[in-house]
Amino acid sequence: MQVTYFESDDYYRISVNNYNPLIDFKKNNEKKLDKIPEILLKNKMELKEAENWVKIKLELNVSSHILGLGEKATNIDKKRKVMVSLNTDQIGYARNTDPLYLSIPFFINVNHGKSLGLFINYPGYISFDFGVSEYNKTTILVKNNSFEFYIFKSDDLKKTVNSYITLTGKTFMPPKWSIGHGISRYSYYPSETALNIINDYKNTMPVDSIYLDIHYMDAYRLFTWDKERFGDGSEFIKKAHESNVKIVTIIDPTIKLDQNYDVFKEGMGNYMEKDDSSIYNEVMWPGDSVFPDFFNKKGRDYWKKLIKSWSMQGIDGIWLDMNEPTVLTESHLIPENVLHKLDDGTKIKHGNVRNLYPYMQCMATYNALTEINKEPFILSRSGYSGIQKYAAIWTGDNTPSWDDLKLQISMVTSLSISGVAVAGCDLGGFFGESSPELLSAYYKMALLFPFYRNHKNIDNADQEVFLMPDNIKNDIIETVDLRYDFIDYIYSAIYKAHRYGVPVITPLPYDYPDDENTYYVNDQYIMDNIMYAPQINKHNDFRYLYLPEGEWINFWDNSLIKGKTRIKTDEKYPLYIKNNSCIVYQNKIMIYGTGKFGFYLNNEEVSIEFDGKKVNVNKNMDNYEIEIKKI
Ligand code: NBV
Repeated sequence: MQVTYFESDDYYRISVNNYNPLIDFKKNNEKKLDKIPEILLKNKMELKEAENWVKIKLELNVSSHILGLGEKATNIDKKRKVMVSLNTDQIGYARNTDPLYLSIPFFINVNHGKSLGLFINYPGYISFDFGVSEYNKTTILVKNNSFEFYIFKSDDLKKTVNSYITLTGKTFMPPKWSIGHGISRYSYYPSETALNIINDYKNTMPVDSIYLDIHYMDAYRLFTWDKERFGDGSEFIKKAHESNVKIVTIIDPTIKLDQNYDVFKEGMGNYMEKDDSSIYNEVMWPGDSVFPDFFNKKGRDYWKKLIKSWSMQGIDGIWLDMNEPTVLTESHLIPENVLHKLDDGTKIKHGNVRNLYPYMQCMATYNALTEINKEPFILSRSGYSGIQKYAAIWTGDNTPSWDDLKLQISMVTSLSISGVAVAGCDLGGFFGESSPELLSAYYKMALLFPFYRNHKNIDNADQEVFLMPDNIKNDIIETVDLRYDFIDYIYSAIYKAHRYGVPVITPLPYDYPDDENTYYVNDQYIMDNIMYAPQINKHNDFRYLYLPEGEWINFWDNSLIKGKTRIKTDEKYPLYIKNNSCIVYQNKIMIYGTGKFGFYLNNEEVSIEFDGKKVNVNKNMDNYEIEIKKI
């Protein structure tokens, strides 16, 4: 086994058997080392090679916690779990289902507050075993003989996360409408019904976007409209826009194999092939389907052309589903030996690069949108490290339950510290029935999530908010109004993520890695200066929550609470602000305590200073009121 070590300012890169990564994240200031970096010896790293895999072992201390790893259906701490990186559609999931749609092979081992971050840059099968088969070892099995991995130098959790994000890319900046309230259903049609739903919603509460699921298409042929349901789409687009609602259409990666379908004919030569050079086809929604090969420029250009003309009708966003990629066979996976072609004609096995398929598809889609000067918005189900440069992510087909509410907090905050800044989940839970109370709890739980969309499976009860019993409807309206009260502040946090490579919402250890209590908190999250502990316990209108070291201000009555403390609250929306900070709420800048604060309004920097007497602001704040809180 040939192992080569490289060093950059904030990481070591270890290349095993001369790996040539398809997506090369490395920085250009690397230098080659002639000996093993100390950090690997210190963590007792071992590498072991067999015929078609390599194992990496590292010491795992009983006091360690494992954070990150993207979209995993488990608590924020992944210790004593075995989990796999392989993009997989599970047709509904609950706690512990693994693997899921998106693969991010990056984790952080935090031991007594000290971090060690590892990123395996390999887009095929990897398993991570955090102390299950060997109690005091992390064992990573990479199903290939060549790959590379990065170890970040800093032992500070925030710096480690920032190094990983800087390496793989900072988030794209979503348009503001895309973080408002979105409505969706598998599927709204025909157009009159969809427009009536928009109307009923608009008479009830704010809505910024509608998502059209697969039934808008003509027999599931991509880039077509079902004429009977939507005509040529233009009237629907016009009317939805007149109601100030943006339109996002679902697009699967599967092109119907049909000699009378132009999109299929135009794509010849750009599809994934088998080793005998015949086109690979498999069953998906349209029946027999073929798969664009995004791994070469010609394949991406073919797709880009389609996305451009589709979007130019006035479609505002693209929803990329089933892009793991998924086929309707038992395993839902494309066989490992189906091939992708690179620009130089080299063929590579799908199994070795599977997890990059959605990345390549999102990259092509994103570039298509920017090339026609659209403010890009892509919602993707699947992805790989770095996907945040191109797309927002939702956590797929969750199953509604009181446990799923907690699970989504762990999943979305873990995604967030794994680079995916714009993330959320199906409000109401996708696969299964949600009682009105549960639906309302989803809206509350996700109050400060970057992405906020109601969505439901085809054969589950309707959960349009305007249909709900009065008490629940009024509750959800109140919650959505509250989200809009915070929307400028959420958007400011997203802009910070876009500029500086920081997460938007975080699990508690991110700010308090030395506080062991925080690793057990799976039902609270932090968004910039706000701690939120949603009421998500069935039949209870109270809960316990944890406030770490420092001074906290109850948002509703401005009372001061000193951390570390565990408190009981019956607030409907338990929100606590860090003292000596500032937030944006409605059209107010609220200052708590004193200090120098920075945030963004419409992507422009605002800096404010308050010394206890005088406020200094760097710009004209005519549309905003500055409120100094008396605590
Ligand atoms: O396109 C239908 C659904 C979609 O509504 C959902 O959000 C995706 O995650 N899609 C999966 C296909 C299969 C659903 C059983």
